[in-house]
Amino acid sequence: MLVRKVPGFVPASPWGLRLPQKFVFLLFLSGLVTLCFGALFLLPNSSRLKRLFLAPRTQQPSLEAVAQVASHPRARGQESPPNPAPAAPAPGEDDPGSQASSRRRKGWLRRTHPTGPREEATATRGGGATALRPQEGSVPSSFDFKAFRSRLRHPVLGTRADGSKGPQSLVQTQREKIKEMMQFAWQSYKRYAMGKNELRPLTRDGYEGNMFVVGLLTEWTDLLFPGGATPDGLQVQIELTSGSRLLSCLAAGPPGGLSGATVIDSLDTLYLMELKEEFQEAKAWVEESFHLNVSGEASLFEVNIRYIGGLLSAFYLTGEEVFRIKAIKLGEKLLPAFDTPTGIPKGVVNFKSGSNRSWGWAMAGSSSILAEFGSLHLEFLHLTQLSGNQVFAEKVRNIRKVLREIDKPFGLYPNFLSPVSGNWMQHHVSVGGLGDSFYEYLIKSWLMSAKTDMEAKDMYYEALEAIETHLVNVSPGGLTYIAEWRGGILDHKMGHLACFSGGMIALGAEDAKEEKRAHYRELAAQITKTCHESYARSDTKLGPEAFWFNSGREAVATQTSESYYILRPEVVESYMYLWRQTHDPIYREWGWEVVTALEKYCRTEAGFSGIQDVYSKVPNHDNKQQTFFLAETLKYLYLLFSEDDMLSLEDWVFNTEAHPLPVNHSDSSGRGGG
Ligand code: DMJ
Repeated sequence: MLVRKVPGFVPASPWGLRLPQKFVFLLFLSGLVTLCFGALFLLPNSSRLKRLFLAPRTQQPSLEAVAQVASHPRARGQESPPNPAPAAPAPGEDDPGSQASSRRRKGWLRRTHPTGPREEATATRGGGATALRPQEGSVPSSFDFKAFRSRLRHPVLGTRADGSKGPQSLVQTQREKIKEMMQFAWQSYKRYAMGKNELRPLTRDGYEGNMFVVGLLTEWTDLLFPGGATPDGLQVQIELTSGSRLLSCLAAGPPGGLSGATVIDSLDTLYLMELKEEFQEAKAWVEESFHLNVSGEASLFEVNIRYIGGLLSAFYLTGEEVFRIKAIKLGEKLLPAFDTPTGIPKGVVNFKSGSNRSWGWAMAGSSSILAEFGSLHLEFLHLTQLSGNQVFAEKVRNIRKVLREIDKPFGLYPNFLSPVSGNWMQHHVSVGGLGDSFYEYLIKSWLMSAKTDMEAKDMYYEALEAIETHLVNVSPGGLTYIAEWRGGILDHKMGHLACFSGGMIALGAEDAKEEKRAHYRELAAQITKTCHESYARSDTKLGPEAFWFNSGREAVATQTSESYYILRPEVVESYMYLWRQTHDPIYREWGWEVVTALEKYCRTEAGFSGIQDVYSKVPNHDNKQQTFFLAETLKYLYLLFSEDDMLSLEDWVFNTEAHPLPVNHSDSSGRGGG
């Protein structure tokens, strides 16, 4: 169209505006654009908007990010970041809030920056139907470490009343000796086997495979599996019938390719004993070298009590995130074990494929073991508490439900249960191997719930009544012992493993019906005395793996195949509980006998070793420094010679590997209890 120039008429802009109007309009437009972009970046965090405008990330989220999402759902789409745990208190520093303590802290505990090996980020995606995805935490949770510490009734390491003033008391000297033993055990491991599962002190090396082979006699393995090759490197139970006796030996499998079991099992003992440098070495190894992207088959039970228990304790003692994150990630890797028709987990989980299976020796691969699936409750409740993910608690609540509802012969719990049908597979009942820590976890669940988990309490006292009625005996020589029960027939023997029960019964005595309390205290003392007898009647003053009460012999092993001592803790564990309950000096005397014997017969130039025959004064070492020696035996001995408020029983329960887990003082609703 032709636009004619008309005199007096100022030509219009293409939008029909004059120049000054155009200028004002452009000014307004640019102001609007600036305002919009400013708002995008200044207004509260909105991931949806950012996604619209910012380039999508192709990178994997960091380990910390994944873990925060999994554990702190509050972080998702909300303004404030998850509540970080405060800096870790160092051993002896019990007030994480105080300025003085935070200054000192900087000296020796670095903040943890997980190095983020890829496996932790990817672990959430693999592994079977129940594998946890970061988004799956159904109940938000944000664990406040500082608040938790403020709720403890006692300083973690106690007030140390017999402290540094004046000449060293006998008990201080004794405690120092035990600390030196721990230092020696650790340094030997570090020197010859750092990062391996256990130290072999005679050959001065470490090993990974056939880990947790506890109680498996060398000669039997050699006989059955020449060259030490047990079937697929896993758990084997050898039961040999000799006359009327059944000798059983239990061995557990490798931890699915995980390494450093001694490191994880030692963390809290090093912390407790204020072995600061050694604790730092252990922690640094966890940060840098403890990888979870391993493949292989693992024992659900052993990984739970040693690794998860050890990591949880290390977290609760220090507040260091690396321990919390690795505990949760490892917990996720165990979840495929629960993929069974009843939810009763199988004993073995394959970390690579996410499949599960029962031990071949457990009723021809048909059964799960009471002590194994019954000893998850404490750790799994804490995994839920620290992750905010209910899946862990649901798994163990379901186990509880199955056990609560099933018919129990004479009120007893047999050791073998089918994870498919939910039926008992054999009527073998034992407070020692195969059954032991199930009972322990009932009373400790009650205590850990701040005495709100009534179901655990009822189940414990009902089970104890049945055990007393059917299994507890007194020998002609007046020794009280707990026999094993096979469909009504008793084996009059007690395993070293069963000696933890003195401590357990003492621990539970205070909450029994009033008319039973004194009785349970006495029962605990008598059982502990019997276990001491099994030590006192040996030439080394260390106890055998199993001891019998028949044919006129009492509290002694009757075969060389039962005469070994592999640095087990159960007897000193009971001394520790009985000491705390009674303050009878006899328990410290007995504890010191064990220290002396360990030094004499088990200490080698390169660490501590089990011995093959407690009845021989010439030690034949088994060349193994078991991880539970550092986790349990030395810890319980140290506590025996410490004040009662060091890891007070008002604040802590010990898992079955002696890793302290806190009582849920905030739990008045029963939420955390069952
Ligand atoms: C430990 O691994 C645990 O205490 C478990 O419950 C059975 N016993 C061994 C040590 O003897």
